[in-house]
Amino acid sequence: ACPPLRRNLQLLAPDEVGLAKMLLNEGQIHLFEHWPEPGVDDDKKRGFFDQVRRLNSSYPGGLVSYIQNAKKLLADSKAGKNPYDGFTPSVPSGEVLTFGDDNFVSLEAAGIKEARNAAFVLVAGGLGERLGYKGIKVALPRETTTGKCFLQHYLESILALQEASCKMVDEGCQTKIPFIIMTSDDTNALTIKLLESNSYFGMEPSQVKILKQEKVACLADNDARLALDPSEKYKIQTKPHGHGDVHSLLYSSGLLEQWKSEGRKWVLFFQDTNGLLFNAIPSALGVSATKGYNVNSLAVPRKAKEAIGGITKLTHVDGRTMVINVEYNQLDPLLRATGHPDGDSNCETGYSPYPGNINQLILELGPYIEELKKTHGAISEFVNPKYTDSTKTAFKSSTRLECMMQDYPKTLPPSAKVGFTVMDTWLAYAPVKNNPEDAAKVPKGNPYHSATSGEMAIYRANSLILRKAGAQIADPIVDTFNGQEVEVWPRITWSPRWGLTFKSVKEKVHGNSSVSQRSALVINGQHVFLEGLSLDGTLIVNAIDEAEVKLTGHVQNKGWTIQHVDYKDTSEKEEIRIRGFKFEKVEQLEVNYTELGKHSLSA
Ligand code: UGB
Repeated sequence: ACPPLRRNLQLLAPDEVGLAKMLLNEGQIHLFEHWPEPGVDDDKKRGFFDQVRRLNSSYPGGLVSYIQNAKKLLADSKAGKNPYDGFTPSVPSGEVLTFGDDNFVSLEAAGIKEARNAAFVLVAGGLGERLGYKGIKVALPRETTTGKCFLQHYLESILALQEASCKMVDEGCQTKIPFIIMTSDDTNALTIKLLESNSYFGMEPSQVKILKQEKVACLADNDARLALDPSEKYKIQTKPHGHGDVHSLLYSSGLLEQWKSEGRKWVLFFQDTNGLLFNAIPSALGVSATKGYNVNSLAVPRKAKEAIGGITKLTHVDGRTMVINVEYNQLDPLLRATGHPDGDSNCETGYSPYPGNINQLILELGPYIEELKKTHGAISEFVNPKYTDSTKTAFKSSTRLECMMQDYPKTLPPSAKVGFTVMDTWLAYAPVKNNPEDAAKVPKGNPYHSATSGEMAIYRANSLILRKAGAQIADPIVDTFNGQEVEVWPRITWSPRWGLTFKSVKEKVHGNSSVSQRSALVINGQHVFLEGLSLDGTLIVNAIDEAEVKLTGHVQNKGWTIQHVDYKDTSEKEEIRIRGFKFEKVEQLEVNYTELGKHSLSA
């Protein structure tokens, strides 16, 4: 059927002949029409089939399924079919937690107990196009007082959970919590390098597994003809398929069965740059365990039009209901189409009535495995072609199928227990997604989701947690960096092992301690107690585990001042430019406790 291909058949291995036939059957003859006689570009032709083999094996059901799914979704898109046809949205009810109250404290305890039975999965295959940062996002500093990157914070938090959980149930417990990172070709090498060059930030290398997602083939037209790479005619153009790939990768890795045999119960998924997330993990896991949720999504109050999905109850005309994320670009049209003429708008509380999905999912392992046995991890997909005109016959550029990890519940039976947990934004959510220019254009009152706001949110959360624990923390000042007005609280940070739960903070903070607004306080060490410390300046405390340190008295020095940095100032490092400030370290007190026993800093 394709003479140029027939003439090259002798170059192909038997399985490649099969792949070629499959492509021809699926209407992909254009992929070969330009092929010259054997002897010309033979290596490139073989390379083409290497790529086809990869694309075929990395998609559930292979390329046939991919092309057929694409034809159907493209036809639906052309016909203007609404994926939510027949569904009416309404506001769902879930668990709403209040930081620091008795319920919160007991849920945290329940969560810590369960943590040793968990596995953590970080989806970090995205390039962060909206942020426009050149490196991988998990290598960015979470805050620049200590300069620790997101990945370090995540590993240290998981290790802290592991230790606390083991201690709670049994001193001899040796459990190692598995940590999986999903990477992509865009992020894989740099992620491995970051881990290796930092000795896995203290985690045992065998605890960490990397699963790399493959990109999927691009589609050139409504007939789902695969697009050739514009600069390389023996290569199919590819683009990311989305974070939904994590389910099929986990399924095919065999890890889920292994975890089950080890007695694990929970799989926690999270995203690349939320520096506050681990403040929410213990209590949210506690909710899953006490409520028996098969699926628990973490949510925060959402401002209308904010670029986070809305958790919505959908009721179908046939009576089916589900509680699911409706992505931010679809919530407004869905509401308008179902009798809400104002679309995605705030209610009297000043927030959208639909809680914001922060894409932190806690799945119960047993039911998760059962579901994946049926679906092999395939997740409901969508396509978003940009058409050249209203006839919808041609695309401005090639498109591809996409999928999202939070769509996992869409295939679950109605009997599945799907819930969600809402927490305060200040405590649980501060992603770094937007570049300074876009962040400065965010409507007033909506969150910036920038490197500036992401760092300031850490200081605010830690200050508020210490306040709740009884310390006197000065009010913030308001300042503007990279065109974004933010609250600047004292720069307080601590290692995860110091303040894993509210209870653990409260036990170490006594009422008469105080921190002034211009101060910075860094606590590295498990048994450091604030007992009447009055800080006005910068104090860094490093203590080994076996040291018990009491901080008392008045510490005063010139401290670290905040300098404004313009994001266009290329003499500064990109990590600094995108946040719009840096610290000038004028004066500080740094104390190191490296010996066992009780110590006291009485300044
Ligand atoms: N990611 C991958 O690992 N692979 C991919 O192919 C793509 C992404 P974005 P998005 O919580 O703030 C999500 O781009 O997709 C990783 C939710 O869909 O940062 O626009 C990537 O590395 C949305 O409902 O976010 O929006 C990153 O870690 C809302 O909850 C993660 O996937 C929003 O996040 C998310 O990728 C939010």
